[in-house]
Amino acid sequence: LGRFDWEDPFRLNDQLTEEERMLRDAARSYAQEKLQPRVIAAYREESTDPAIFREMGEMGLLGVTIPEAYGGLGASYVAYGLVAREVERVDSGYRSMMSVQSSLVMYPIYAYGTEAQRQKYLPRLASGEWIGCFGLTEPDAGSDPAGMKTVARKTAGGYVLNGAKMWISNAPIADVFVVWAKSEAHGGKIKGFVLDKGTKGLSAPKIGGKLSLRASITGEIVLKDVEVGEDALLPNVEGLKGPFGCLNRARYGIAWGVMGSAEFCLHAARQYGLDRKQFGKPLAQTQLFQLKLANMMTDISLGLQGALQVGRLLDQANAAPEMISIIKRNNCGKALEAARMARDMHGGNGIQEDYQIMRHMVNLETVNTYEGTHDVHALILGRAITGLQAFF
Ligand code: TGC
Ligand code: FAD
Repeated sequence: LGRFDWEDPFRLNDQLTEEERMLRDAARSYAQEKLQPRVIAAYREESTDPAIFREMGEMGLLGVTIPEAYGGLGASYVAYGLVAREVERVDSGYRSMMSVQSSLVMYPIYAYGTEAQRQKYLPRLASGEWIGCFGLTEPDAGSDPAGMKTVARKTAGGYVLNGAKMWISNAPIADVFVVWAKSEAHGGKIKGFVLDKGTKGLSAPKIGGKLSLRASITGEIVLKDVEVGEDALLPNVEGLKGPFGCLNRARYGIAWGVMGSAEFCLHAARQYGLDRKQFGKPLAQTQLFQLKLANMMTDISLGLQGALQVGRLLDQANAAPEMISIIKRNNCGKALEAARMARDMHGGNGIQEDYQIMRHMVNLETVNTYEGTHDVHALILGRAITGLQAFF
């Protein structure tokens, strides 16, 4: 019979390559030594430190799967997932900053861009010198991005863009904007454009007052007669499969990331239960407390195992989007449940910032909503099961 380790029930560690373990450990050291000490104040003050991008770049945490020739690490999707898990163990907002840059900005430039676009943008995004953002959602088009109103009109030398994007991570501090618009020259099909900060008519006001994901800045993107050259167009994809190709990767990373957040909550709740006595014994010695810990550990171990399998399939270019919907939906929902449970198990202390549980809990409300809500992923899966689409 084998040994059992509650911190690694299915021995995930043994299923990783040496390279993946090394990158995980490097990401863990960076996250614990550099991100953890600043997150409580950053969250309270709703402030995002742009230096984090350069630090992550130095550590090789931006564009983990992008080839080395463009400044990436050329590592596996499993390695990327492990990085997301370590960063989100500290805060979902920091993971958001990393995953937008990697999956939603570097990936489309790499996969859909010209060689000139790759050379211009990828090395500086990989180093964190430039910060990127991804504009798909609009005020009237969230779950239904096909309903977007942003348009690109053809001119002699390029395009003019008009429209507005909403809820865009990193936008107010971004140097590079990947924006999706309906292009009149392409029969109204959705095309991607890469815009540079400072282009006339492009602005990105901050959305303040968020009660979730406060360490990650969010903004609008306003496009008023923004003129760009032909070189701003991402030529190699059209239609919704452009942004969805990026979202597949980001959603996959989220499925790992939220397990890091849930693990933080499990570890904290266990320690709190061992330390705190009520009715003459540790809380951890009560049946209800142990039931909650057992549920959390079970959900995390199954969630990680699912993410690992999808990661291995992604590395073989053999993962289906529905697999990603399963793990994004399940892992976000379970992480949110675990965080709510851990908040309860901490009693009054559970609402205090120093215990960090409530921050994870309210962050996960966003993570459960963005990149396809919990229910939208259920509908994607329902369509796969029945062959009937129920969106409209
Ligand atoms: P549908 O008819 O299903 O598909 C339209 C076209 O897209 C293709 N496609 C995909 N391609 C690749 N991967 C996928 N996952 C794909 N899903 C669909 C599909 O094959 C088709 O191609 P073609 O060539 O036949 O035209 O489109 P629909 O309009 O019915 O879609 C419905 C639905 C609900 C599935 C979809 O719109 C959806 O997923 N909505 C959720 C929107 C969403 O996830 N938004 C995310 C915004 S970005 C964000 O939140 C970043 S937060 C990041 C952070 O801070 O960390
Ligand atoms: P809606 O689509 O209006 O949904 C509201 C509710 O209705 C949800 O419960 C949903 O599940 C439900 N619903 C919708 N359609 C159906 C249906 N057919 N049947 C049943 N129920 C339905 N977007 C970007 O493009 N880039 C970013 O970087 C980005 N970052 C974000 C950062 C933050 C902090 C947040 C909060 C959001 C971010 N988003 C980003 C936007 C995010 O992807 C959207 O909020 C999300 O897709 C949901 O869209 P919505 O907010 O318009 O909600």
